[in-house]
Amino acid sequence: MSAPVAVVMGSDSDLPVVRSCLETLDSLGVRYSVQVLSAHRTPKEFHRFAESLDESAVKVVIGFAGRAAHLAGVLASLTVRPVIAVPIESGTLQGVDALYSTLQMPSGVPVATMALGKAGAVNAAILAVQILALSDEGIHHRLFEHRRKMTDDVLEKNRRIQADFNSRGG
Ligand code: RP5
Repeated sequence: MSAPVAVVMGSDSDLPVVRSCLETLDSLGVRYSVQVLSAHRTPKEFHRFAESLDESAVKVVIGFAGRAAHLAGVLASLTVRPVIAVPIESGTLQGVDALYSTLQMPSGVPVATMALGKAGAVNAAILAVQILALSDEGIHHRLFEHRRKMTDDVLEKNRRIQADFNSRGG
């Protein structure tokens, strides 16, 4: 693994949410590797992968899991690389189970838990890039550009909405 960000999902059914994270990493020009590995369905392979992280070029790990989501916590227990987690909205409890499982880590093994679903996936990518930006000027600059574009987009929408509705109101 030579990319600085490793993305891990517990099932390929998580992919629609994971895509938002990958698209954000692409838009910020940051390379990543992607794995489908489950802490409970593929425990040996999962452990092998997690234990290889500290010796690899990976600087940040992003984990996605739904239901009884122990993926990120187990990952974080096997590496000292920072682990960012996105709980997936799925199953009968619609993600509340995954949110609590991911968020409520006991002290000593932190997991940076994002919001449920696609907003969390985008923010996981941005947070990972912010960590990389601490030691990379180019990435630092791209983050500023990303923030500026977001602001410009909202202001452009504001201009259009104002032009439309405020003119009607007389
Ligand atoms: C978790 O269980 C996965 O991350 C996924 O969100 C959830 C359901 O997996 P599937 O039954 O759809 O494979 O481990």
